[in-house]
Order: sequence, then structure tokens, then C-alpha cells
Amino acid sequence: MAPAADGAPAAAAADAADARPRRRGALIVFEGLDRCGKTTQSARLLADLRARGHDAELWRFPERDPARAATGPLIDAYLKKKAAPDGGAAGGGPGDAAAQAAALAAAASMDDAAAHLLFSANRWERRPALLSALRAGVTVVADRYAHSGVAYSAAKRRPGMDRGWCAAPDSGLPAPDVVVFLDAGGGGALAARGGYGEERYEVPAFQAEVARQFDALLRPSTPGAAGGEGEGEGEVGGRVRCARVDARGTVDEVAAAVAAAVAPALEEARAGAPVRRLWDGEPLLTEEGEEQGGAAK
Ligand code: FDM
Ligand code: MG
Repeated sequence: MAPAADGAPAAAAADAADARPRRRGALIVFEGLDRCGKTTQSARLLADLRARGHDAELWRFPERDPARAATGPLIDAYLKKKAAPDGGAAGGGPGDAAAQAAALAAAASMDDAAAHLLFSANRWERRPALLSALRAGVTVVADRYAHSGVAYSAAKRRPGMDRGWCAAPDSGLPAPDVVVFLDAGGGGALAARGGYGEERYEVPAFQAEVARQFDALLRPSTPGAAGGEGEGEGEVGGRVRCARVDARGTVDEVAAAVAAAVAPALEEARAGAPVRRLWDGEPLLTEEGEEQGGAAK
């Protein structure tokens, strides 16, 4: 007899814990500068959600694992500014390895716009699995998502790469039910704390510019706000519920603030609010889990 490996018992337990019909999961995104505590707080929220009977998973973007996203290794090479640990590449014969190493070396010095589109493609690669998870009642806690995509690329201040341009390729991805922006007081405070690694963006002056970009992106942070009248470029994030959480407390204090910030979004998802899409906030999934209006906008 085959073991019962279909996950049904766990699902039944989650339903029993909720004592309510199974609803869709929520997409909860953590954003912020490097070293602001996103990884600690996203793991903490995951544990808290599970302890309360939620079916929940921790995701991160960029997804660097090639088993989940073909763009992962290219983005990893781009961020590390080098091809691979030993110049080697996994799998295949010597010819394949050389070709893969060449691809990663090229990725390490990729054009800014191409790199930006790769980060977006990385989210698009994960879109089917993300929608499946939400449909199945799994709450996804994501360590970075589309707001990082816009803030980090726009911070380069390249001609033609303003926030509107940077936001466009993510149009049609599932919108977060809430973005928790962990605010550690701007790049300066974090730089003083030290401990940056050696990846491409882990440079104090650049982090300060990323902080300015996040500010512009998150400014109209009213839940459900329809964006300002002005429709300025800073409005791209205006229709996404956003909570700014002071990240300068203890881990427990910040976790409590995060829990309060995500509660309304969890409740709305549970009550059947549709999954919406970036960036226009139109419904993407019906309550029955059907996709509306095609994949892209
Ligand atoms: N980053 C992350 C981007 O530049 N664009 C994106 O779309 C995303 C999701 O990648 F510096 C940057 C932000 C950060 C780097 O992320 C890797 P982690 O979380 O620091 O590993
Ligand atoms: Mg980092």
C-alpha cells in the first residue's frame, strides 16, 4: 500500500484549526534596505502564522535556485559580479560547463536594463506557483518582491529607467495583500551598523538612494488608495496596501508591530477578497480561483 503522501491530513488539520471554510492564502511581502531585518522578521512571521494554524511558506526574491527559476543563476552571478565560485558550472559535459560558465560571466556584467528585466522575469517565472499557492490557501511570506525591483533599479538613475519604466514589466503579477516596509531609518543608519556583504548593491551611498526610491514608491500608503490625482511617477505603488514598520526596536517589538500590520490583510484574504494585480489593483483571481482578464494586463 502506497503511503498517503498527498498532504491531505495537513490540509484537514489546518481547516480544523480555522474551523472555517478554506479560503485563499495571502501574499505578504517584506521590503526594505539590505540589513534592515527582513530575513529575521519574515522567518519570525512565518513561525507565528504556522503557530496560529495558517498554512504558510517563506519565499524570497530574487529566487536564485535554478530548479525554481531559470533566471536564478544569472541574477546570482549579476549580484555577485562573478561567474561562479570556482569558475565552474554544474552538470553536463565539459562543453556544457564552458557554455554555462560563459553565460554566467556575461550575466555578471549585464546591462542595467537587461538586469532589471531579468529580476522581473524571475517573478514571472514564479507566478504560476504563486497563484497555485494562494488558491490552495497557502499564505506566502515573501522576502522582497516587486517594490525592490523598482526601487533598486530606479536608484541607478539611468536615463529612461524611471520608476514608471521600472514598474511596467511587473504589471499583471499578483499584487501583495500587504507590503511591510521595514524602516530602519535610511541608508545612513544601516551603513553605520555595518555588516554589508560584497554584493553589487551593498554600498552605503547606493543604499541611501534606494531609501529615497522606496519613500517615493510608498508615499501614498493608504490602504486601497486610488493613487493621487496627479498620477506622478511616484504613484505606481499607490494602490498596494503598505505598512511602514519601525525596524529599530528589538526583534520582539518589531515582530509585534509586523503582526499588527498584516492582520487586516490576512482577515481580508480570509474573507474572500480577490487576489489583485500589479499595479492597477484590478481583480486577478475570482473568489473561485479563476484568473480574470488574461495573464498580462
Ligand atoms: N533586487 C531584488 C533587485 O535589484 N531587484 C529585484 O527585483 C529584487 C527582488 O537584489 F540588493 C536586489 C535587492 C538586493 C539584491 O536581495 C538581493 P537580498 O534579499 O539582499 O539577497
Ligand atoms: Mg542583500
